[in-house]
Amino acid sequence: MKNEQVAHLLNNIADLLELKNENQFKIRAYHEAARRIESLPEDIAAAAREDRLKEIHGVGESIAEKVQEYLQTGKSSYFDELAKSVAPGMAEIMGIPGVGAKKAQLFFRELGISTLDQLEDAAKSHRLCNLPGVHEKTEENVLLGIHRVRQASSRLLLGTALPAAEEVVGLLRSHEQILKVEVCGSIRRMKETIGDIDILASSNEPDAAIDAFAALPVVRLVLARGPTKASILTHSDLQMDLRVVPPESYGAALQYFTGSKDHNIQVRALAEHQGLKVNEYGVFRVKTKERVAGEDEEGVYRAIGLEWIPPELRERAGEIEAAASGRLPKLVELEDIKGDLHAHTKWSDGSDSLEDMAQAARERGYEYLVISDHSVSMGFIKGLTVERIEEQRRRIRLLNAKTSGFRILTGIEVNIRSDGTLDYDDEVVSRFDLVTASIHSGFAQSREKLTQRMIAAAENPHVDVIGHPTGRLIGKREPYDVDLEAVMKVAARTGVALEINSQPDRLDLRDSDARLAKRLGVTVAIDSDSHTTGQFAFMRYGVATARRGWIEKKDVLNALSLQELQKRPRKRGALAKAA
Ligand code: DGT
Ligand code: CA
Ligand code: CA
Ligand code: ZN
Repeated sequence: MKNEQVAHLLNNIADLLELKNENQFKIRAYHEAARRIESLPEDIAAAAREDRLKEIHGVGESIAEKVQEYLQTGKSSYFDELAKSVAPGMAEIMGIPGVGAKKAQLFFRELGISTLDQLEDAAKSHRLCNLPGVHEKTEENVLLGIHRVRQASSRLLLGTALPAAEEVVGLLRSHEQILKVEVCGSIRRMKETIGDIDILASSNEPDAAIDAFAALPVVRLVLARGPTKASILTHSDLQMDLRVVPPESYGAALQYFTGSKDHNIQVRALAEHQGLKVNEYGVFRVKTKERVAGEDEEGVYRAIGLEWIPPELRERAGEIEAAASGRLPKLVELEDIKGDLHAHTKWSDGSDSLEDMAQAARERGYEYLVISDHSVSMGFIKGLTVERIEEQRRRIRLLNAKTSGFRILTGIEVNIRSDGTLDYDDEVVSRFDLVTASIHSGFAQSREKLTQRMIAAAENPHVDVIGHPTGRLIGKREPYDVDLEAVMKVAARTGVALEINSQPDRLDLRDSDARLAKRLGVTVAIDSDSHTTGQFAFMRYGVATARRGWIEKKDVLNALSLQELQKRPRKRGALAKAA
């Protein structure tokens, strides 16, 4: 699907318009259309072919034209024109966290800076801080930002890599000469970021399989090509490697190329102790060279005395020991999720209506959806006043009265203020079905302060979940400096859940934090934090992160049925009500 590329184009156009100081409405319209198209549940190219682009919310005449042109020609003359009118590298510069369009313009006007390298030089030689409104601290942040941008561009988000890989796998699967095909490598392990995309196929005619791969419509360039493997570059600049093996080796190759490397090293060592040799062709007895496994992955693990290990666990973190003694966790699955506890609507900064969000959640097979718009201190994105909370609640009651088998629950994503209090009084927060408390400002506080702030929220009797507990944005913002373990110990005591936010650039709790949470007996909530109906699909990334953290169904708040969720003991809440 071209959706992501189209969204990327529209976001780039918006950035260039911003650099040129154009009308804010116009800029926002491009961002909005990009977001819509990115989360569109269907192929944008199909919508374009059937002349339905304008039916997509946020896509008007003029944006539809640009999308059409791009889909037909792979180019946008409007974008090219805009790009020509600003210096090259400017868009990259304004994309650095903490720079933005205004400062990028200032740097260009005063110092002629139009590339990342020039900006780096200027920051290092302290030429930026002579400019009005720029401090030494800003220079430091610029250097840090440049570093991050460069680092981020070298790894892809799982949320980008996985759909692209699945598209290719889907195309190959329908090919006659290809018997089996799967993604492997870090994507199969569902790591949050991906270096390159590895695909494995089995075939009795490797030539034909390689031909099919090289001829895919997604291919921009064939980088390398041999009798059993090939590398391509896609139109979205993703590198994909395909290896083709004979059917009798498929399981062994899948095991080998799934990794991780450290996991494989331990597997081979374990095999050696048993007089076996494991490689990408199979499992063999060292003495007789006899093949004992290789066709399927279960067989490979079984041959060395292990249960099959889910790919998400293959990081050499105790999984082999657990598999050897039959103590592997029964990991949570997407199907275990009964509802979503975190979603935004047009009432605050979401793009879709309450009705549409509820409908989409219902279509996913959920039993419930908690509507959790932003709270009052987020006024700039329509955070809810007490009056609007009441209004929204009436609306929800009406909708619920009309439906059966699905329930909208009232919730809020309330801000944890810098002193640890919430931005409504107790009476207001006590009346929601579910409260998620998050930090949205004051990230730069000291470790002690931030930790205390989160602990205060975890101790608040009205708080059910702490939202995106590390606040990181992958490649853009580091996690807050907070003692998560201390917060978790409190959460375990008070019964507050910590969120695994499924947005592909958040995914926090991170996998390693989730594992710690499990050890400390903390419940997790796996939420999509959807801002459009299409984003409910992000849930799979949150579930994958939970699985990488060894999380089981019983550890997950929203694996509870509606009835169980409503009846759950709220230790602190119960105490507060009794008092
Ligand atoms: P990435 O691409 O950086 O996100 O991470 P991976 O895990 O996909 O790594 P990649 O693409 O270099 O290799 C794919 C898999 O192939 C890796 O997970 C394990 C296997 N592999 C690659 N090189 C070696 C090696 O030298 N020894 C062993 N045992 N396995 C290897
Ligand atoms: Ca890889
Ligand atoms: Ca690779
Ligand atoms: Zn939030």
